[in-house]
Amino acid sequence: MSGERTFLMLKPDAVQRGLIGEIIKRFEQKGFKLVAMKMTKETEDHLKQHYIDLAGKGFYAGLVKYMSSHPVVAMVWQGKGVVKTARKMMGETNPADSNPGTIRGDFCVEVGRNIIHGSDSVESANTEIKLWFKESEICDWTPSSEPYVYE
Ligand code: D4T
Repeated sequence: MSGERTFLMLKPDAVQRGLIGEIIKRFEQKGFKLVAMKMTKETEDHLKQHYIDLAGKGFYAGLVKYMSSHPVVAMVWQGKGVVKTARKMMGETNPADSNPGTIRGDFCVEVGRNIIHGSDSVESANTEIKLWFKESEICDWTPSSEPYVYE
């Protein structure tokens, strides 16, 4: 099976609204493999680093403050094409543009409360996974369902 991995984060709004299980369920049911997960409240510096590419945007400071003021659920998921497929499952950055059936299309309304983050490329996934997890926190395991997900 593929070793491709992505970094997904359930944002404070997902945690506060009791959507953790509902969102994780979708990735499990799809057939992707959870290899790391933790609930954590990180520092402003950590979130500044995570969102470094957005440093020039007007919403950057508020975003960093919000994301570092509450717990989030950080995860690593693995599977064939997981980076691109997870982004499809999430929907568009603006929930108003997200189709019903996607996570943002089903569960949220505003861009600043769009409940989930997912890496946008394999390269950024690798960078984000390194930022959020130590190698020892990532679990290499083989689900017994694997031959029924991959031929
Ligand atoms: P993330 O990174 O959270 O998965 O979002 P996207 O990859 O879909 O979109 P992004 O990097 O452009 O935005 C990051 C993050 O900032 C919030 N945001 C975004 C905001 O508060 N106001 C805005 O106008 C935009 C564009 C939401 C997601």
